[in-house]
Amino acid sequence: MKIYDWYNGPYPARVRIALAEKGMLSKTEFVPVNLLTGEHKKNEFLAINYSGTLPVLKLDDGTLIAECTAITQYLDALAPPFSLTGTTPADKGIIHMMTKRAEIEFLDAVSVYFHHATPGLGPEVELYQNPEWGNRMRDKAVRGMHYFDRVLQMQPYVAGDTFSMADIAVIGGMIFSTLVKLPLPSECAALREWYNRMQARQSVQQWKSMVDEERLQRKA
Ligand code: GTS
Repeated sequence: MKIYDWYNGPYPARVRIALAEKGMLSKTEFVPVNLLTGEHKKNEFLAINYSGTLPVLKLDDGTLIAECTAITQYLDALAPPFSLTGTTPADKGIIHMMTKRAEIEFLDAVSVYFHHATPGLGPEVELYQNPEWGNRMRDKAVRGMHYFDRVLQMQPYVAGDTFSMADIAVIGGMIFSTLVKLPLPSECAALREWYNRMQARQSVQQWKSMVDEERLQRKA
């Protein structure tokens, strides 16, 4: 199985962390698609993913699965126990809801801020920018941080008592916020404590080592 991605991307991080959680990192081939040169918007890649986004999973039979949530659901279904997407109908529903909420209220909002109100991927790639919209999305992302802080004041993980795909989506939001220097508000103590715990998790450590290693290789 192959993953088309870019080594330090926050969305690719979600799938790499999911792979690490499932013990599948070493069984996966990573195919780099250079975001900085806009390779993901060229026809060759658009034939792989109509949306022109990373990551994309390619199975050995050629089947293509895009979207972090869909890829994570596939990976989790491959190997029980279903540790990332829930086992009971209620757990599955809540995890899906909180993952979607992490995207809408936080991660996707940071992404729109990055692409519209900062230089983003540079003038060759960012062909249309709307800074006002980008700044609105930055404010939405900050409200999202406050929301997840309140959630984490009440429970140890984003979707309840156990780690799940929803935590990985919020981790993606934190990674992207760090990249774009959008600080976590000082009053969000529960979100900060949770993120410290997440960063100590083996899968997140594995992701970080991969990124550091790849960054060094690219500099060499
Ligand atoms: N909904 C998609 C998913 O969940 O997979 C979003 C994927 C996404 O936006 N990926 C980013 C991308 O392709 C990768 S990264 O920003 O995290 O590195 N961005 C490029 C672009 O031009 O939007």
